[in-house]
Amino acid sequence: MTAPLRIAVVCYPALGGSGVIASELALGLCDRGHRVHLVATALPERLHATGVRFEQVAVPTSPVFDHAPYGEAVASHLIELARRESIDLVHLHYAVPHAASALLAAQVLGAAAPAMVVTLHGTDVTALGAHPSLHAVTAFALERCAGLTTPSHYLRGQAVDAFGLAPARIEVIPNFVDLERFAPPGRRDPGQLAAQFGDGRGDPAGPVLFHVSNFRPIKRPLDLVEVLARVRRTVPARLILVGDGPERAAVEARARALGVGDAVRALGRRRDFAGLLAHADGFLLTSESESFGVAALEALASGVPVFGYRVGGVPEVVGEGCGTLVARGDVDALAHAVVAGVSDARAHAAMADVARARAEALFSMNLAVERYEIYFRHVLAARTRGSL
Ligand code: GMT
Repeated sequence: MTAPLRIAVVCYPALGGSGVIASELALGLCDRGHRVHLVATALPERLHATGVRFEQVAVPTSPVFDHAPYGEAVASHLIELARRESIDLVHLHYAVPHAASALLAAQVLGAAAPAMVVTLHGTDVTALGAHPSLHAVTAFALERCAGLTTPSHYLRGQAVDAFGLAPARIEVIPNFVDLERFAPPGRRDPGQLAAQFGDGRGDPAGPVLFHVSNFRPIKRPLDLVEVLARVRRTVPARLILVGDGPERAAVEARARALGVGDAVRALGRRRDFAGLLAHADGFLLTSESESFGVAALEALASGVPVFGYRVGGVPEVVGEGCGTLVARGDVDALAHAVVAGVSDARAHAAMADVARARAEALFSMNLAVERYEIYFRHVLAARTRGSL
């Protein structure tokens, strides 16, 4: 039997998909018998009362600074943790500034340093990591860490281009979904969603579309209501929005201006949205760019077809037959795809089945945790042989 590993997982606890993936992975590794520490500024809610040990990073503030020294605080915490717990491997999520923190900690620890593995997620490569202010340090640190992963082939290509890394240095391990939490309901009950609009329990007025995001500009959230307004010329669809962020108010204002304000319900941040999502007729994903799209995967696992833009790694997630992807920004084509997708009950049911089957076959948590485990052991073995 192979010995359990002592692993430290570093993540931003509240940064959308990467925080979810890091937390779930920490839990999955812990369930497989590894000793797992989660290093973050706050404990993600999902990890309360689990076997994962929380290591809170304290970031000092001072009137002297405009910005708190987060990267150095992570490095210092890793140094202290590695000395206290003999950590074998540190798995850092999101390269900025975690790759630099890892490098710094490894320098201080010297030969006793754990193996540093960084998972790149998205804008840490395409925006921040590639930014002239951060590029030199990020590229240097990534080049030196023992292992690198991306959730999609698309992001691997972006990382190769941005940092001059050899493709073989980067392992693609797709993100994953909790197939029990996100599952089709025994019986779809559209009334559950209609109730969100204050309707009675009678027949729902029409199909309900769903969207979950942090409403940042990269999600192009205004396109959501542009699409809805076009869909409603044919089908009396409505839209539920989950999440919050800088563009949410603008989305609601645009919906009113388009005359579809009453057909949009913004629920804000909701941890318990899985039970609602499962009753939706379609998930809208209008992102400008997306290395993967965890929210789209959660929809597929729930048996909800995805209608969105063909960008980044999204086609690696939303495969043939589980929705429709159109060119970025083509709101007319997207509206057309939604109308076609929700109007034919048999075709819709087939898409829902394909979506769930794809999530089960390719994106289960078990499969991903196993792949990470194999990769970690490979990295550690290669390091022992001195080849990394
Ligand atoms: O990079 C970001 O903008 C944030 C990041 C996150 O923490 O959610 O999103 C990225 O990582 C997710 C998890 O791997 C992916 O599902 C998202 O597609 C990716 N976002 C972008 O590429 C814009």
